[in-house]
Amino acid sequence: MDLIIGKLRRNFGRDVDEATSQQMFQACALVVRDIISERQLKSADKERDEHARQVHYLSMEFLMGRSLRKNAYNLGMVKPLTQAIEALGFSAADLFEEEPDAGLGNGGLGRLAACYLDAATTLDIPLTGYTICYELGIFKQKIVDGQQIELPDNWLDRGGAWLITKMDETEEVRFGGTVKDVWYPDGSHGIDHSGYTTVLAVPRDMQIAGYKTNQANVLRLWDAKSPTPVDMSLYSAGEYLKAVEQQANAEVISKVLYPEDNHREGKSLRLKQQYFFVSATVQSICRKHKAEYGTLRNFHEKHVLQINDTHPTLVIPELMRILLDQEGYSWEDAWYIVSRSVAYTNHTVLSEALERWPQDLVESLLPRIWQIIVEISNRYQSELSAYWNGDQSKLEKLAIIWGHEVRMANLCVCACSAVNGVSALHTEILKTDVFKDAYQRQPDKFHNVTNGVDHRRWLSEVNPELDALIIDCCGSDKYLLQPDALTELEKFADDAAVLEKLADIKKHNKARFAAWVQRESGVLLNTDAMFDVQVKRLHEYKRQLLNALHIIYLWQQLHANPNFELTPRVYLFGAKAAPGYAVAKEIIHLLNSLADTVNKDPVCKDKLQMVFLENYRVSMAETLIPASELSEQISTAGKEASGTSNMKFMMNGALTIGTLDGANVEMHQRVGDENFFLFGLKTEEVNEMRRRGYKSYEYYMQNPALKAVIDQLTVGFDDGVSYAGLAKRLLFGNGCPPDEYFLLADFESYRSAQLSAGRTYLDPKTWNRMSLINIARSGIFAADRSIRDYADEIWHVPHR
Ligand code: B1N
Repeated sequence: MDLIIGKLRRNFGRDVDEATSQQMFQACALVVRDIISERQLKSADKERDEHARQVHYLSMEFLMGRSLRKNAYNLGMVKPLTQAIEALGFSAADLFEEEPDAGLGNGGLGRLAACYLDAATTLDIPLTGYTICYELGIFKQKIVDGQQIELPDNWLDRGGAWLITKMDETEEVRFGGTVKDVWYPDGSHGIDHSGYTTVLAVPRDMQIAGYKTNQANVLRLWDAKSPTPVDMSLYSAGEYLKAVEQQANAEVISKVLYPEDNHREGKSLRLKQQYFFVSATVQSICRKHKAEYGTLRNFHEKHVLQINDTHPTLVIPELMRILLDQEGYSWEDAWYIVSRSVAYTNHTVLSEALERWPQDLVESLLPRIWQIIVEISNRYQSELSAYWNGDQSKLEKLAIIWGHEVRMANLCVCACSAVNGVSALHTEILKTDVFKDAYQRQPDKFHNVTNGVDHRRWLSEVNPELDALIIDCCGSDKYLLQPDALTELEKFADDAAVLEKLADIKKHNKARFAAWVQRESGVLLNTDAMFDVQVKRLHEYKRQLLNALHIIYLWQQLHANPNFELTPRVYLFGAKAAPGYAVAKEIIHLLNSLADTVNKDPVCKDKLQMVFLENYRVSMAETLIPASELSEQISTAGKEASGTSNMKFMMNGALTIGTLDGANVEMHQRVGDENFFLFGLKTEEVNEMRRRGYKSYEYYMQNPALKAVIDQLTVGFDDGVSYAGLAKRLLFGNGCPPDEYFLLADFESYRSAQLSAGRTYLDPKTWNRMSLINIARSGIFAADRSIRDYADEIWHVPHR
């Protein structure tokens, strides 16, 4: 408490009675930050003394969310912190709500990186995260007249309390210019790079605490700064704009997170962002390594660089550059080191997300890096040509440079010692399809590491009552460090008292979430109805539209027949659309039009409610997921690499209605048909239908109920807006195959799974038993398990 008071006085010149809750939040954050900092210094000293092998996790995104309660949790000080806050006259719950989400990510990929920081630290693995210190995180979503509006997310003014700026560890990153070969009198060769622009990379470190360990790690966020202050000569000449231009050009690099999920962004600023953070990271690692060992010859023994999707691929040529140009190593020696230091995780098979950069852009922005990529590419081609006896079709598919483009995934597969997918099914697709030929040549390179989530955050912290029940049933809190211990819960699958307790907890969480929604938006949720939830980025492959079609069907049936069998439901949606993704935005509009219509309709009263939750984000998920009963994981089979919210719902006792896609396959395998509402085509069946020429129109013509639903899109709803465009897309396509994601083909199967979920819900004993079994078998989806897999199979580092 004295520490908090001290921070208030010294940082804000305020006594407690004058402090705003924002200042109070920041004071608490600073106190907690100090504690982690002390530990982090000790961890770093220890690692230096022991010359420990280090993991470096490079990712364009870390979707951290809030940190105050989480850090307090890991430090075992939620209780004392809460008491101190309350004793100072503030509400702890309100104060935690003061913290802005650090929204430095789009969705699953960024949130996964955040969960892995926690797990690696908890498992005593020296791991550092690297990303960009975006001034603006993922945009804030407003819904105005049913449509998405984007607002800037300025998180740093308060969220910046977690960051420690390390000016003395600033790195210089060079863009543009020209490179020339130079030969020295002794016959050696060097590179002269001139005419480049320098951008400074200033580290802003976030300290990461582990759970029940003294280990602390760092997430390093690179901030872009101009090396030249405002040019005063231009300024005096009245050229105000020119004077600030150079500075602005440098600093724009870390201005904003690109809000595209599962989609490549071909803008030159995005490439600048990638090289900026990658170059700063590699330089910083090399600098420390040399200080410790005096040479980079043993670099690969001491470091592994994990590339989170292809976005940080430029680490490969950047590390080559340093070894070749600065250390003077031969190509072979440099390649030996680099190829043993890098590992790549693929997160998507969607072709529109696979990164390809135009040669011209790479060449002009990064002339030396381009030369190195060309050399890597040429050598790879010769190797492949020898292996495949010059088979052109193989060479084309595996090429790093092709059609004046650099293919980042192929560069990763070529250079990395390990390549992994993020679920069993996804890895299988990588092996048999996306990287088929590379797999055939080097099968041992390929691994699967099924994703996992931080179960301490996503179960214990956000669902304290469930945490208490588990501890009570299992006799200890063992599951917190050994998530597999959750299986002990299964002994209570037929214990009526435990099942009732489970139901009570869900009821409380529903009430808590409903109260939050009412406070935030004034909407009143029917807490007696089943909470059926689909929250994730809006993308056609995730099929929010399939869910909407089914709701339209229910609504039409209620009109046709007031006695239509329907278990009361609240359908909850949350989704951000990429600002340039028109179809996704149209689907959001549809969801809102439909919700308005349904909610006003007297025939739906107490039976059918539908709410679009504005600005879905990590902190919302934290209260929503514990309150959820049915988890919608309904992507077209073969498209969702893994999914991670599916795991969070499962841990919180929601049942899944889902396809055999991504990690759903493994969830279904664990709990069996009887504890999962499975539906839909399998990956192979989808591929087969596509090969044969899928005709969605036939489903429309042969199923009158489905036809009525699609026709309703064209007619529209109460607001008079027609969604004929979406209907046409489903039936005829529009520059794309009709119904590219097989909604019509899966509609009947989805409908019957929905019916089955509704009927099961009416039998609470069965439902609660299923729920308990899902929780008990969810341990395998803890990030601790994933990180152990990485540590054992890919990183080769010890762990607890
Ligand atoms: O990564 C998650 C998976 O659970 C999801 O299934 C997968 O869709 C997601 C480009 C991505 N894959 N690719 C991206 C994000 C941003 C971007 O600019 C691609 N996100 C995923 C974790 O493995």
